[in-house]
Amino acid sequence: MRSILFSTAVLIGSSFGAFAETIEIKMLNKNHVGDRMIFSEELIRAEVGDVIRFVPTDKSHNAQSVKGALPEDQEAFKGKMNKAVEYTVTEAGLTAVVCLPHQAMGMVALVVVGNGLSNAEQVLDARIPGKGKAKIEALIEEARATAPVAETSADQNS
Ligand SMILES: [Cu+2]
Repeated sequence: MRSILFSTAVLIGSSFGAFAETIEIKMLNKNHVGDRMIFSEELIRAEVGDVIRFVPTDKSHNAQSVKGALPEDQEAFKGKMNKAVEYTVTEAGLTAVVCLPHQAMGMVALVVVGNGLSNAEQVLDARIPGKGKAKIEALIEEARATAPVAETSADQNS
């Protein structure tokens, strides 16, 4: 009981102290609307300093970055099958994430950091097979279309 209270206090303390967060993405055989072999979120908005963690909720998945489909200087990552993997976001831009066995079926996700779309062309040129490529294209379009309005004085006044 004491440890639960303690960890709650730490969580509350850290949420006030630092803005970085851990974003947890599930690797699923089926999501709540019945899509198969899928990440629980496909368009993942994050900020520099956040940790993105992929968890093996269902078996037979992994998560990894794709050569050329991440911001320059962002470290690549490759999770093992059936294992959680996490990485710390250090650069603004787009990162494509795929599940190696299911990428051709469309098990991919796009991490959008700081709303940076400057490396979209490189991500589109990266080798991602089948439906994975089509979904990455759609996610980039979605990221463009749903880009949050830049923080302006208008935001702060509201
Ligand atoms: Cu998979």
